Amino acid sequence: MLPAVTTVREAALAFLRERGMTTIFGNPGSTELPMLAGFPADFRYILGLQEAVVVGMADGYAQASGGVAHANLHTAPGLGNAMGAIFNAQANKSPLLITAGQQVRAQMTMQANLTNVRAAEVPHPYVKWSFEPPRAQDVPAVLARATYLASLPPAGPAFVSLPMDDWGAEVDEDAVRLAASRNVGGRAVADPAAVGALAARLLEARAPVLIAGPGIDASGGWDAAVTLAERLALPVWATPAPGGGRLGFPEGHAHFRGVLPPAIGPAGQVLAEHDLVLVVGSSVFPYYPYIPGPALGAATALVAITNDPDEAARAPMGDAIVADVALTLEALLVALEGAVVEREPPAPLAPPPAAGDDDEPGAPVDAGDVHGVLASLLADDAIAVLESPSSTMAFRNRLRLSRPGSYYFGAAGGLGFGLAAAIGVQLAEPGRPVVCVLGEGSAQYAITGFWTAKAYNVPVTFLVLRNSEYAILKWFSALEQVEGAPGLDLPALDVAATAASYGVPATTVAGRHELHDALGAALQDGSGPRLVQVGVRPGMALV
Ligand SMILES: Cc1ncc(C[n+]2csc(CCOP(=O)(O)OP(=O)(O)O)c2C)c(N)n1
Repeated sequence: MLPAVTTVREAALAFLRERGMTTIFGNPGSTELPMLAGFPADFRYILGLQEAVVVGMADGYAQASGGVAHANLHTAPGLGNAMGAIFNAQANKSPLLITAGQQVRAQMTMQANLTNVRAAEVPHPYVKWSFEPPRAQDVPAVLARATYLASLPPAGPAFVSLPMDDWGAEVDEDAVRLAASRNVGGRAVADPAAVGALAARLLEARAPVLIAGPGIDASGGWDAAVTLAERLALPVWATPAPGGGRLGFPEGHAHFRGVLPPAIGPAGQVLAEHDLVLVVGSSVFPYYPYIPGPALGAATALVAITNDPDEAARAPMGDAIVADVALTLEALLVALEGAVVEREPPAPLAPPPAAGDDDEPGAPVDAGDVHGVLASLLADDAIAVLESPSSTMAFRNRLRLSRPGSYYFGAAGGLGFGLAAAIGVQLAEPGRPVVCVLGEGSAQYAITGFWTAKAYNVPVTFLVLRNSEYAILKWFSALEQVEGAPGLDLPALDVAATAASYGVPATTVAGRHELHDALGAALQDGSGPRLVQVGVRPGMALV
């Protein structure tokens, strides 16, 4: 009997359906149209107007949903446009299936127009795997392999180049069914001996400290991290802000000490008073800028728990356990059962300053006070996506977000993540309010995302801080002793006007009172995207 056959298109759709991947973020071109032919009614296509936005949205969607998100790009130029966003997704450990159309096979050798030359090489080294199927009938298996690889730890983007004439080819239905229905999991349990040894070190230590990273939230280890900190009376620092794409610990918790400084010397000074540093779900460490100094004192030991072998191998110091973060924390708690700990819990941080009154009515607001106003209005279950470079620290200090899955930040520092990711996060979490906090410069890198937010009625509240400059770059100029650098001012950049041109209701306010009222109304609305732009004072805002 001949095997039952189906088409590559049907097989690919069946695979995506089976994995629950029925949302496709994309920007189509002629090379993608054959894939989209007869687009099924149970799928949804979210159109992004530029590929960096497409991948940024998929990144937010993947992180907030915990599953693999699919971004479909337009051959070589589309993939090129998306590279910065793919770089971000890799740092965010975001599981992405990224596909791009390709010339028909018959015209690739002659390199006809739109051929993605050496397509599989292009996204290296920012993807875990990339491939162009050697035969049309291999497409479903290649999509399956890329999807499984993207989701295996450490999660990340995988890329597949798809010749546009492959979709109608016939494939063996049974083989496709077998490939599509597999469960491929990679949550590895740590060596019990290593966990036992770590438990003993934590009990023996005089002054241990926990550094909490984004891997805690991503692995579902939030409650275990809190229990561990309370059980061992550990003070807790968040991993340095540049690499803190998600929170690993409630920042309003009595044990929370703050965000670890992001440079070698200053971070080393914080760690110096401890004899054991436990780093969980973070690289050691996402340093930036370069301020040398002792990274770890002679009397201090460090142990990192990460699901990423590369993160473990490249760390400049300390031991590492490579395993699933949440499972390892839970195993550690079991190993600590019955142990008596006689340490004083750390003293709580002072509460964040409240946003006071306007100095003069309508005057530019201190960026920290903008976040103070936001903190006073934000619902408990709200999610914040942050890309306001000069006020990142003030945001963290004023908001002290304390729920899992409540904070997303581009861990690679590539601007354009925030605006796009917020749309993806909101699509993945329709029941929670999402606020996206942007500098007016940062908003430009994904500006067309406003169109998508409006077109699909995605109810993100955008809060834009307008200081008419690249404030953080002026701060870096001083740090790097650079004088006279051009291009650091942004006069007359009006994000509210641009957002309005894409159909997003947008308002510009002056002063804290107007901000409070307009932001409160936008957050209450929930019927579609809203934008509030506020004038802020120039310069860095650390508190
Ligand atoms: C893709 C990309 N290009 C350039 C930069 C460099 N950069 C870092 S912060 C910044 C300024 C952002 O301006 P704005 O959003 O207004 O924030 P502010 O510093 O004023 O808070 C720039 C251009 C970057 N991080 N990513």
